Amino acid sequence: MSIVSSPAAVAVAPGVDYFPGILDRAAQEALRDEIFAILIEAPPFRPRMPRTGKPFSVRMSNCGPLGWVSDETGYRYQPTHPETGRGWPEMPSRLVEIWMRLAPDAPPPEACLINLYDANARMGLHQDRDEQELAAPVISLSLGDTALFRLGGRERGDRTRSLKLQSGDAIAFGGPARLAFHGIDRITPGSSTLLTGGGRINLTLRRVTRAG
Ligand code: MD3
Ligand code: FE
Repeated sequence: MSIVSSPAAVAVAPGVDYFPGILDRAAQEALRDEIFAILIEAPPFRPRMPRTGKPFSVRMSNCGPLGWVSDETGYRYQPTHPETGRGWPEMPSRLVEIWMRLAPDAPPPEACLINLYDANARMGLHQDRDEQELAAPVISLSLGDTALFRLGGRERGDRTRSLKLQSGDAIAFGGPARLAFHGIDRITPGSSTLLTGGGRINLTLRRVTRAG
């Protein structure tokens, strides 16, 4: 399931295609407004670590048929919000269109995880392996303040490199990078004017179930 390299793509590592500034300012604003509307229907919740119940510093919500949640009982995808019990809002068509552009061979996305970072939020090094379909890539879109992103290899101890993700950037992880360790070391407050009051929104588009 290859990711077609558009002329703007930067091959950061095998399986990692970086698309700096794929969204212009107007597209970022339109997407931001769609996400804000989704967050009214599906309010941000604070996930907790399995077993320990330690709260994440990042708040989350989702759109699309499935959403990723985490609590004392584990990580999982589910069709409903963990607090309201309602189904997740529909995925905006502009997100489906970006997925089709960057991953034309993959089946349609089922989940868009919305990560909300304030100035102090971080995400520790981890793998994304709760999806049944590991042949499809994960596509990330960044809005708001710049993040210092860390990308490693398939083993926790592998060498890592850092990359700054700015508002409007997309980055796709497929093939050999699909199970790479990754995390967010910090965000840079005041680096973007997109979000009133600052902060960062990251959207990750995923295929969860195996197609067919
Ligand atoms: C590499 N989010 O939600 S996006 C996550 O910026 C997550 O909020 C971060 O890690 C964020 O799971 C990083 C970049 C990213 C997303 C998914 C990946 C990198 C990935 C999946 C596999 C490999
Ligand atoms: Fe991740």
